[in-house]
Amino acid sequence: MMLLKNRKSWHIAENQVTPERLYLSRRQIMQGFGLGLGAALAGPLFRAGAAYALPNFGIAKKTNYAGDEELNSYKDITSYNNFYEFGVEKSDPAKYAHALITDPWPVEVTGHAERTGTYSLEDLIDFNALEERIYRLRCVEAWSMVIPWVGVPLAGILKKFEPTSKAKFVRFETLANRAQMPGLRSRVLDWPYREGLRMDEAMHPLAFMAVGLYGKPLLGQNGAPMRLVVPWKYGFKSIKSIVSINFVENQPQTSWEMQNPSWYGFYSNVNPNVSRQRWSQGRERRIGDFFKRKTLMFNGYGDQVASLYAGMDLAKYF
Ligand SMILES: Nc1nc2c(c(=O)[nH]1)N[C@H]1C(S)=C(S)[C@@H](COP(=O)(O)O)O[C@H]1N2
Ligand SMILES: [Mo]
Repeated sequence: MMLLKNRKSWHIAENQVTPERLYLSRRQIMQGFGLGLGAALAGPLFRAGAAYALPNFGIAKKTNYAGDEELNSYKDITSYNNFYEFGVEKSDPAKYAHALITDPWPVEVTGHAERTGTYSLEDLIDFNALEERIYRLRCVEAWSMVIPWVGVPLAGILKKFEPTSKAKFVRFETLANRAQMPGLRSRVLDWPYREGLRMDEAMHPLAFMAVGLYGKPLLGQNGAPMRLVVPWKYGFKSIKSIVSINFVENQPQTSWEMQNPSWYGFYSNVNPNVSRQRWSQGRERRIGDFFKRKTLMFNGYGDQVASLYAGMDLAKYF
């Protein structure tokens, strides 16, 4: 019995269940179906960040996890980025990530799980159950933003594969395609970009897999078509454009840890009291603000996540 839905059967089911909210396939959405652009843009491949208005996703539920803090603008969020595969300047991802081809998007699932293999984005993400979550994103470079993500809880995706008791960690990798990603020519990091979470962190209800923001599909620069958002950790844990999910027994190495193990720990929980990095971590500048503000432990999500680290010395496990 197939647990994971294939694209075709799912379309039929959706049309039967909610005829009034006609489901558009992701490819149709990307190609501007319904905007009269379908014919002009029809092609075998979708390139992220094409210069036309992206239609809005249907969103089932909205939750604000940033209190009364103001949202950053769509422009800020899509033009001031870290995505080193496209270059190390903040403006590079917006300049070059339109070359990223995101459909089809096969994802390899490997390791300690009952179900492994190659899956499509539509196998992983239930596009009829998208949520909006407003989260703070705190970069280790001491700036932050407030972003209205669209996506699904990471736990729901991982559970589909039935990880076994041997799966203690989950490891993720980003696409590494030299033709599409000019930044790969630089050796600033060991490619592919890789990240990991302890299984209980990955299963925590705040851990999120985003496919959009501000109601629209992600642009390449933000990690299209699917990227992690782990709001209580530094931004670099929120790996973009994921092509591999691997259930492993031992704590995996991450790209930033390999680059500088004394600066970038595996846990990388936002912690104003630990500043091993180049930047002091006590304060941060919200993009758009002039004055800095205090950085909060766990980026303000301590009430929800602190219990994951009970008994751990967070200066040692940074
Ligand atoms: N593959 C990949 N993922 C990545 C990065 C990267 O360079 N490559 N940068 C990280 C860093 S340092 C941050 S702060 C966030 C930035 O996400 P945003 O550009 O969508 O705000 O993405 C993270 N994910
Ligand atoms: Mo970052």
